[in-house]
This record gives sequence, C-alpha cells and structure tokens, in this order.
Amino acid sequence: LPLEERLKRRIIDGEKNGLEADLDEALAARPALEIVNEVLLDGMKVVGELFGSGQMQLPFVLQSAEVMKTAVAYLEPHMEKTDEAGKGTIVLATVRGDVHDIGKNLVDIILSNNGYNVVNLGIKQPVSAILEAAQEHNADVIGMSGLLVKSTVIMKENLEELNARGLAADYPVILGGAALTRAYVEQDLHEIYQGEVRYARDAFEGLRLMDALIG
Ligand code: B1M
Repeated sequence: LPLEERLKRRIIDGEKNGLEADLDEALAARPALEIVNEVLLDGMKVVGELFGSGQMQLPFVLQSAEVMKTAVAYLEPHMEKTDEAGKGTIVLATVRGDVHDIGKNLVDIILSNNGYNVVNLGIKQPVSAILEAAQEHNADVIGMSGLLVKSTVIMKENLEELNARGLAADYPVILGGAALTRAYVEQDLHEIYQGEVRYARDAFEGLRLMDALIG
C-alpha cells in the first residue's frame, strides 16, 4: 500500500507495529499537523463509520484510539510552535460522563503551540471541577468537549450553572465535539447563556476563537 493508505490502515486496524517508521517516512514529506489532519483523522472517521454501522466492536475502536494517540504523541514534537507565550489561559475539559479525549487533546496541542496556557482537566469532568479550575487558574476562557449526544445536554446544563452562579460574564465558552452542531451552539445555547458561547468545528477554529475572544 502507498504510505498514506498504510497509515490510515494502521489506525483502522489498530496496528502499532511499524507505526513509527511510517510516521518518519511521512514526516520527511509533509508537516506533522498535516499528517494528523489529512491522513490519521481520515482513519478515525472510517473507524467511526464502521462502529456506527455495527461492523466494528468497541474493543477494536479502543485499539484504534490507542494507535491514534500514539501517533499524535510521536508527531507532537515535530509540530510548529510560536515563540509567543502567555497569550491567555483556557481551562479545557471533556464533560461529565464522556470519555472521548482525542479531539480535546488535539485542541490542547494546537492552543499550547500557539502561545496559550492550557489547563487540561481530562475526561468526565463535572461542572464544579471546571469552575474550580477556572477560578484557580484565572482562566480567560472555558473550553468544553463532548462527543456523545448526551454531552450536548450536559453542556447546556453547565452553561445554566454558570448563569446561576453569576459567572457567565467572566467566562466566554468554546464548545466542540462531533455531536454538536453550529446551530445548536450559536442559536439555542447562545439564547440561554448570559456570556459568550461559540462553536469550534475543529482545533483550528478553536484557535481562531481564542485569538478573537482574548486578542
Ligand atoms: Co465512542 N462514540 N463511544 N469511543 N467514538 C462516538 C462518539 C460515536 C459517534 C460512534 C458511532 O456510533 N458512530 C458514538 C456516539 C453516539 C451518540 O452519542 N449519538 C460513540 C459511542 C456510542 C460510544 C460508547 C457509548 C460506546 C459504548 O460503550 N457502547 C462509549 C462512550 C463512553 C463514554 O463516553 N461514557 C464510547 C467509547 C469510545 C472509546 C473509548 C472506544 C473511544 C474513545 C477513546 C478516547 O477518546 N480516548 C471511542 C471513539 C474513538 C469514538 C469515535 C470512533 C472516534 C472519536 C475520535 O476520537 N475522533 C467516535 C466516532 C465519531 O466521532 N464520529 C465515537 C477523532 C477526534 C479528533 O475528533 O473528538 O470529534 P473529535 O474532535 C474534533 C472536533 O470535534 C473538534 O476538534 C477535533 C478535530 O480538530 N473538537 C473541538 C472536539 N472537541 C473540541 C473542543 C473545542 C474545540 C474543538 O474547544 C473546547
């Protein structure tokens, strides 16, 4: 198979053997981020389709996710970084009940590499933990990720909690994850949240939003 197909297959098949050699070969030809965005994420997309249609069982999805994480970790030192630092702080978390973190961690990498201080709380974070961290770290923005349909409801509840605590004006919120739609965030949630709430389709839109909200 050609290199890109091989890399995609490694994600789909959850096959780590030979991964690093293939990544080295890819790195010789193109930037690390492009490999993630244009090759590896394609593989994860296929995994999602196979899982969604019942052709792939959960343990295999987990293996694919592991290979994806290994690949991103291997590529990360090769990604471009700006010299800027201290542009602002974001507290980032996957919401309560949700374990998906590959997308959130990509957002962390992109923002960190572009001068933001990222406080990454991890997965399954209740709103209380998110707010505590936001106050402790004097966050400029709160970022929430979630991939389950259930998580879109939890994000709404979290925004209501920020309203109730009178914190909405202090914290613009960026939301991302596959189950969200732009309309849900920018219309429905925009209507209920008393602060700024924005939708990021991907990590780069997350970065643009940070620049717009803080800059
Ligand atoms: Co899960 N899973 N999963 N899963 N899984 C989905 C989300 C699903 C759509 C698959 C499917 O059915 N086709 C489906 C959800 C259905 C629904 O809610 N309607 C699903 C399900 C059902 C489940 C379980 C319930 C399965 C089960 O147990 N029966 C279970 C849930 C457990 C839980 O959370 N409580 C489960 C478990 C898992 C694994 C553990 C096996 C594994 C996760 C491993 C991990 O993350 N460490 C997994 C995986 C890998 C997936 C799919 C296949 C791939 C997700 C992924 O990593 N994509 C996924 C299919 C899909 O998404 N279509 C699926 C790559 C990643 C880079 O994309 O996270 O979307 P994503 O991030 C993007 C953007 O969304 C955006 O930027 C990123 C790209 O630049 N973004 C942000 C994300 N967060 C952002 C935050 C921002 C800004 C941008 O600012 C704050």
